[in-house]
Amino acid sequence: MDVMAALALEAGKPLVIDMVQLEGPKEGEVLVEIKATGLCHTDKFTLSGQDPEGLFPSILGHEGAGIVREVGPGVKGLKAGDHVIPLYTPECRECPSCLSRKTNLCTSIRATQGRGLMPDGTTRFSYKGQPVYHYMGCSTFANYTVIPEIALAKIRPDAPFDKVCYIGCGVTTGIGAVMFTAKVEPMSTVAVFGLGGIGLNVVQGARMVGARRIIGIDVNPAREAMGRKFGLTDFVNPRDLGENGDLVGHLIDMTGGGLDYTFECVGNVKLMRQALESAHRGWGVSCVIGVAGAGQEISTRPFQLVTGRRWIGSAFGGARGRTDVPRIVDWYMEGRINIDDLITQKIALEDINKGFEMMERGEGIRTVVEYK
Ligand code: 022
Ligand code: ZN
Repeated sequence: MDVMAALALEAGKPLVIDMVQLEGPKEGEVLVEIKATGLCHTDKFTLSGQDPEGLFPSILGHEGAGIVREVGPGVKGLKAGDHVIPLYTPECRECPSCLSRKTNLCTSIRATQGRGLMPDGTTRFSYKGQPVYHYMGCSTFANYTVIPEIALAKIRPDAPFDKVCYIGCGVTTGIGAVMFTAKVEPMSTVAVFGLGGIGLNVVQGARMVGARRIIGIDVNPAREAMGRKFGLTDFVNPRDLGENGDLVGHLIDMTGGGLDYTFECVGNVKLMRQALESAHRGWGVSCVIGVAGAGQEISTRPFQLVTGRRWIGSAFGGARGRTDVPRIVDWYMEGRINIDDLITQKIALEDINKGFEMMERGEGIRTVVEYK
């Protein structure tokens, strides 16, 4: 079938909006009509060519929501008409990782997904007769896409696509890191480094679990007001601390010894070190969420760790997608989480390059493309 897509033909070039060909779902696969998709920094990172695993030509996008239109052979748990959110971290419930209960990083289709292919080693998309790669198993920058059943969370049908698409990445990554990965307790102190589309969700996750103090750190002063709306109790702009400002010392002074939990939501290795070192001696936990560039390394003195700080990391918020994403959609529908105020722009697919330009300029939090 003909579908409308934003194609990443070459690294560093704008996306090309055009009709592409999509084959129907094969064994274990599902055809999904995508109704809305968010633009995430990771899409921009891959498009820039800096992602060493980035493949071209491809259809990017990993933060979507839509409706099942057709199921392939062997699909048991989904039917036409079901509302779904694609999962770049699938949940097969059978692989050693899923069975371990110790991680959300399902390995069942990881090798083919990382190579831009469906589990059978081929692609469903083509353009001018040439294969086009899938992206993170999702490719939500197309109004129809094919996704393995194990990479789809079935959600309630009354949830609005233009809001809950954000649960496909940013919301779950932020709130999940607090609840599932770090397991922040009530009355904890928390610092969030970077108040963007993920950091603000860490802030609201920390508020939900009853954190007593939530300190936001960002070089953009406009993020303070937004942060306070989501639960920040304090804001620190490192640029206000002067040329050789000591951010770690400042945070330790503010909290009388450091934080119970810190979260790095930028992908900057210097910030990761500061986040670790501002965690409290003896028990502080620092969670890396941001994705750093290829080849980057983190460092600290071992003293920081032998004195009881723990350095941990989280992907997709530690969430098991098919189990946890429908619950998070319920939380949104029950009014327990705020997504609406984080969606600062809504655009048509034709304007997707303008959306990435706004992201580049740091304008707004989340841009959502709504398909007509
Ligand atoms: C997406 N991310 C951040 C914002 N938007 C994000 C963060 C982390 C990962 C992926 C996306 C991630 C962490 C660890 C892994 N990934 C590897 C997991 C594994 O090896 O099992 C990751 C994932 C998917 C893909 C690449 C990297 C992919 O499909 N190409 C989960
Ligand atoms: Zn993302």
